[in-house]
Amino acid sequence: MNHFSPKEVAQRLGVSESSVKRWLDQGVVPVLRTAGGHRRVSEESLDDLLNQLKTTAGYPRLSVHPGEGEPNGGRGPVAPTRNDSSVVGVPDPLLSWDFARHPEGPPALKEISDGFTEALLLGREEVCFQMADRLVASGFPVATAVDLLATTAMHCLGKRWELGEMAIYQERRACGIVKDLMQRLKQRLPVAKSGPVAIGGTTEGDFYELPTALVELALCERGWQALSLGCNLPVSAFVAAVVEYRPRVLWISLSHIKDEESLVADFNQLAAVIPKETAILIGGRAATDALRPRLRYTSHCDSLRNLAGLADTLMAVR
Ligand code: B12
Repeated sequence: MNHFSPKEVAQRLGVSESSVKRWLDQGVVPVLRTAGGHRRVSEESLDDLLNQLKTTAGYPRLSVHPGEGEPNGGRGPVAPTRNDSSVVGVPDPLLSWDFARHPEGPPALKEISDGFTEALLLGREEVCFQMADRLVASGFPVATAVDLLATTAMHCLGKRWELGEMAIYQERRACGIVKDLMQRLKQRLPVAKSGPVAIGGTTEGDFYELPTALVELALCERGWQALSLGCNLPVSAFVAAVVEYRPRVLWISLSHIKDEESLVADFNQLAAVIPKETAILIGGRAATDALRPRLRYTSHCDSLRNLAGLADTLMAVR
């Protein structure tokens, strides 16, 4: 039977090695040790972990409250038994949660998400960072933690802005805090020196920085060398960047369309000139069902989870 190192497990699951090591230390699946004391996971346990992630929408059987759910009350890992719903000794609110039907997540997560939104509105950067750290510490992939907290929060703030319940400076400040949070979390990710290259950004007249930065973070977490070139870029800038980076993927985040006719013309001109080795990936609130058929692109992802799946597949077929 094959045995895998945390690094190999991380590559196969598309998560960070530090998350795998944390899950193993929390006794999510049995850990074997080499003579040198290095952690090893059996093929069977790897399959178990994969199934866990599939059934809990990418979240291992862990509690979201730090300290709560420490294996055996902190007395070291508990040997999990199959179909044991309390892998870490306490019922896990995430285990049976249906994220597809209730994307806001279980009350425990909602509590953190609401707290994050309130802190973001009030400009309480440190509180926002702590909340994101709590989710990452409990095993959420970094990009997923930011998506669950920051994307949800920014959508809430948008509604408040629309209702006149939020001042513009609060929105700007919130954008700044989320940008800093993503930079901070990105610095914790292993640097993918040999990963495939991806570049991206937004088109002319689109000043939305967070979506394209979140795509960069999600791809980096999957082992890609990903770089967001930023906002408000004319098509000629994307063409020049493709010549320089020769990326495997070029992503275009569409949040605001200044003029649909010129966007369609420019976009399809771009698709016509970039090499076929470069896949064009689109996403964003403005990549609507009506607009997409008018654009020549390779793939559209409507969520970071789909993006992660595509990124792993493209990485695997290199
Ligand atoms: C912050 C913000 C701004 C800021 C952005 C500043 C900055 N530094 O980024 C600025 C000031 C630019 C702005 C301006 C405007 N805004 Co504004 N803005 C927002 C707000 C509050 C948050 C946007 C955001 O960053 N969300 C967080 C990101 C991470 O989430 P997301 O965009 O949903 O992206 C997710 C997915 O779409 C996907 N995704 C996105 N791109 C891609 C790409 C790929 C490749 C993939 C795989 C996935 C993917 O993944 C992301 C994570 O899940 C939204 C509210 C909202 N509902 O989003 C309003 C909102 C989008 N804005 C709105 C409006 C009206 C405007 C203005 C037109 C206002 C005006 N009259 O001037 C201008 C247009 C400016 C322009 N030309 O771009 C409206 C749009 C209404 C509509 N029906 O379209 C909203 C919904 C507010 C509201 N409730 O009314 N805005």
